[in-house]
Amino acid sequence: LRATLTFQKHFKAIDSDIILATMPKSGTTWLKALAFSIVNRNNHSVDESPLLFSNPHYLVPFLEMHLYKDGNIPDIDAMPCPRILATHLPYQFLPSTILDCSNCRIIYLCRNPLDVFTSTLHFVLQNRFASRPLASLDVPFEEFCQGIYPYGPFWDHCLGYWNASLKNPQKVLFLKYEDLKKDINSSVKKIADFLGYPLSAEEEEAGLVEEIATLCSFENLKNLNCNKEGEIQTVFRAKHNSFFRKGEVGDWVNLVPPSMANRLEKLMQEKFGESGLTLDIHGNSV
Ligand code: PAP
Repeated sequence: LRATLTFQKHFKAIDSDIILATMPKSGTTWLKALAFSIVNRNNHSVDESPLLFSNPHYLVPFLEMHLYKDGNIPDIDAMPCPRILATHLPYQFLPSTILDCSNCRIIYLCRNPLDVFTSTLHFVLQNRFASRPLASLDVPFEEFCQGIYPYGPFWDHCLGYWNASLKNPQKVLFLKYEDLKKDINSSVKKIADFLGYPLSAEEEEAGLVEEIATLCSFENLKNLNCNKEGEIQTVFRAKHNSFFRKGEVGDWVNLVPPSMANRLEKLMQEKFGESGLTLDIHGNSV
């Protein structure tokens, strides 16, 4: 909370800023790698990318969880532009400087809530945030359905950015993890266009879209030494490899029973209502 309040009070957005927003475990690490590679492609060739030597969380730091942690006020003006920064905060909690800065862009990545829930439980266990293995899913699932989850209720988080993207599509791009999995090449181009770094016909012909997609792919990042070893210290300590577990769509089936999945599906239908937002849970959009 202290870090968030400091971030809200002291951060000053500038037009070239790029803000990557996600609910935890929605594909943040992937989005960081993609945005970093797209924007910096003229500074480093793909085979010399800093991603080959650094976990993406160092290249695109979290605002409230990293830069402003413990109430620290970082010298953020010293960062090279464009600054690519990440947050898990809900849209409603972003400092007004981000919302009022006319050219600063926000990309939001959303993911099927059952995969978010599943990924979170594995992350907690892998980093031993819980003192003992879970006896049952009942309590964490109930809490998730009640909106008791880091950064607030899942549906409020998505809807905040969804509505903002409808209102101001030049400023907020709303993406889904499952769409990136389905067609990463189109997603790379979409992100590049939105950020004002479109790929030229020559770059496309030279295969740069595919090269960026491959560099940022789960298989590639997971197998790099910089992601196999080490830990990152933000407001908590997490193993680098805990950000690369399976990287699949629908892995929740191995953890969550159908009765719970049906309940969450109905809850999402209710919460999303007439918003126009749909998420693929059972291979169907809800
Ligand atoms: P964070 O919000 O705590 O930073 P985040 O990166 O969103 O974490 O969550 C990790 C999830 O993204 C993991 O999902 P899983 O538990 O279902 O496997 C991780 O595997 C997945 N992930 C990380 N990198 C990639 C990638 N390059 N492509 C696809 N999925 C990825």
